[in-house]
Amino acid sequence: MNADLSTIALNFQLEGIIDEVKQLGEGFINDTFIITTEGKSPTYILQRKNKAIFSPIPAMMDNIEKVCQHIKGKVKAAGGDPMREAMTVIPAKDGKLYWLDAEEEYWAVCLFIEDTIAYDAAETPELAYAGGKGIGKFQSLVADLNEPLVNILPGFHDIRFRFNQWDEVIAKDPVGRKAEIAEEISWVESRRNEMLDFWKLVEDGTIATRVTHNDTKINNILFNKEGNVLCVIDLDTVLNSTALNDFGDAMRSYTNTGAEDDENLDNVSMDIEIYKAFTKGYLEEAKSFLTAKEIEYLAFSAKYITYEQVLRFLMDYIDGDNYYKTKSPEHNLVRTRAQYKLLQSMEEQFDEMNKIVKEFVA
Ligand code: GN1
Ligand code: MG
Repeated sequence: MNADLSTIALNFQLEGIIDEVKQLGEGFINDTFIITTEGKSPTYILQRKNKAIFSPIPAMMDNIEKVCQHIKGKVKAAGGDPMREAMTVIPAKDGKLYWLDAEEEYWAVCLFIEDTIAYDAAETPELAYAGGKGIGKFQSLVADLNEPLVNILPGFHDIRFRFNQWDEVIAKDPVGRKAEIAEEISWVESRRNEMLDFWKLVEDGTIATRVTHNDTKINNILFNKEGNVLCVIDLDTVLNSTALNDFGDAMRSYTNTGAEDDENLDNVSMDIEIYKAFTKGYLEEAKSFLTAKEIEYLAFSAKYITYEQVLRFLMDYIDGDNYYKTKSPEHNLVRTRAQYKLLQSMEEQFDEMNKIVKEFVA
């Protein structure tokens, strides 16, 4: 057992005796561990939260707790199980929602929900449909959460903000990588106006801002053994943002026939059947609260978020890989190319994507 990690875990209000603390997965942002306990005591998730990205962490934890409590209330009222259908933040022994170690690193714990399945890819339309219902349901559960959340990620899906960062990084070219990637830079530049035109509708309020998840990859959803959505997890990025961001980010990850960092671009394309199934599930839950403008831009949001990801990966590459964890010097460039291939595939299928949305709101 990693002695340091269990010492950290001991600062939280855990039940039972810690058996083991082990690394879990390979998040790009946080470090995640699983705490197993002896006997029938619960299992927990321990995370070192990335304070360089989420700032300030205490406000992030307050956002998460607000959303969790709100969902728990709704689940209870509907006769569901609030311990399984919502995340549970486990406070530290001093009552705070986080624990700060001697190196000023922030740690947080939540309950591990047993007997669930998480998928790394939406392999079937059935799964994509369930995921769509999950995200739509999540948004509807928090649609009446009226207290504003603290914006701990200023400009997260705001393309104007991203262009400001982009322009700065391009001007600096801190590690001299710009010259070799003129083509990739042109992919971003050639769509700048298209993306800004859309973003203006958000800035002037034509497209509403809501409580949203902002990281709707399929592995942020826990399914039960029957294949139904139980709970949406990884609430670090809950923000007041547009519902379209959640839809778009889900489509960026669900519909990709390849990997986010696929080196073989022939593997990468948008699977329209997966898009269709997710859209059906999502709109079944969400069409009652979405406005006509949101629905009009739903298909576009898939392109928007995929484009944003192209920009963010490429920007991080130019910047010398300061944001995303990378496994090789070219990793962010590989990710950029793979996401761009996906974007092109969406552009090719855009008419069909719009038709599908129309079909499910008719
Ligand atoms: C990051 O760490 P993870 O996988 O939850 C990122 C997302 C990106 C994603 C790309 C706060 O999410 O925005 O889309 O990587 N989260 C943050 O895979 O930047
Ligand atoms: Mg995340």
